[in-house]
Amino acid sequence: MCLLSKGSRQYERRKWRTLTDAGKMMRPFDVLFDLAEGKVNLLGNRTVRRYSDVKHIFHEIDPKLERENPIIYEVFEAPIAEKEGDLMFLITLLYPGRVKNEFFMTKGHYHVFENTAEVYLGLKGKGLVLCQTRNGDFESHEICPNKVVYIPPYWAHRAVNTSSELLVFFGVYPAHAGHDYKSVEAEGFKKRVFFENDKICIR
Ligand code: M6P
Ligand code: ZN
Repeated sequence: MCLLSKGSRQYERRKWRTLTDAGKMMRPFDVLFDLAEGKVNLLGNRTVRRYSDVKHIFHEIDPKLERENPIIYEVFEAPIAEKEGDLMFLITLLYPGRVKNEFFMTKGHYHVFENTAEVYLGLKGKGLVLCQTRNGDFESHEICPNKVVYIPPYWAHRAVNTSSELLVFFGVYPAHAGHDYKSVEAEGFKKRVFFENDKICIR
């Protein structure tokens, strides 16, 4: 019998071990998040990307952000091993703001196993998902609450917060997919999203 109190660090550590132990069959689990309360911990890894981590993806350097080094986005993962058969799910918080006049965005990536898709579900705020293939096809799709964006296999993807509030979205993809950032760093995305003349401009 588990005598650890739910929510305690020990309990969470035990739960994490149970979910990821190699060779063991996973047990079903559930996890509750509460956006209103700002509780989005999905029990797995948390990745925080600050301006200094991602400044190279933006068109220009912003001296103010250089000084302040704010968080641009955070990703809360579920405790799922990166293996075929499983699904990773996560919640991304993409903060509002701009680097000069370019909206805050995620690094963007292809999947290492490129024939794997991903689904985003908007939970809060408003933004765009930029999608691109290696042969130069490009699309942008709005993400907002109640909207699902389907990213098929072979499409790189990047989220952009085009609003003045926090953008929150849920994502799920085959857990073994992997993140290929190098290709996006080398090629860039065909289009960027700016705030120009009081308008959102994709160019
Ligand atoms: C979404 C998913 C994650 C990704 C995150 C941040 O939540 O696509 O897999 O890690 O966005 O995007 P990136 O890794 O490109 O910085
Ligand atoms: Zn992905």
